[in-house]
Amino acid sequence: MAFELPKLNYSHSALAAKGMCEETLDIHYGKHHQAYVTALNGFVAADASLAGKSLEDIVKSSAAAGGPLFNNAGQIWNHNMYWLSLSPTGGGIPGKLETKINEDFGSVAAFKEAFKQAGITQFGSGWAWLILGNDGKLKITKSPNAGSPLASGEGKTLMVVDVWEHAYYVDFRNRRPDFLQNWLDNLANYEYAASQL
Ligand code: MN3
Repeated sequence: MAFELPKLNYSHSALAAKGMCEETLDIHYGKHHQAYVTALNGFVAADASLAGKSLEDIVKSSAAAGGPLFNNAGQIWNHNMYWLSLSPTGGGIPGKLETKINEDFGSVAAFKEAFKQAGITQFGSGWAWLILGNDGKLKITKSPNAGSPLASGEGKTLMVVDVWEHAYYVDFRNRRPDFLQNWLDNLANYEYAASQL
């Protein structure tokens, strides 16, 4: 069975009032993410050893070798998580998650600053993640290109932001810090993150 784009929980125009326009979704979801899905389906069709494997299995089993199979599978998984990390009603932190953030980062402001810095300092293309570490504490990590906590085994993903230029150039041009601040304040789906705790 071929891999498919996930169905989004919102329309392509639903995030515009929060700073992510319809064109960004059209290109990012409809072109970039679709291209990774098409490429991975090509690899699966050409390699019987991949038949029936889940996306997670392919990401984990190809992570050490890297290369095009990992890059495409990883990018599909990362984007699946990214769409879940956006919401037209984003920005509000549920009490359960806020309590955990205060325990592990000291304050919501410190958490947001650390997340923003992770995204800013990811040189070139990549991702910034909120994960539940294997020690049970919240952690912020970053990864280049198609890397992820799933691939590295660092912990369970709660939320992720894409800092590839294609994620923010239509809306924020070169201003990655402003994109990240807006995501943290207005778009981040903390409800989803809390549901994964
Ligand atoms: Mn992307």
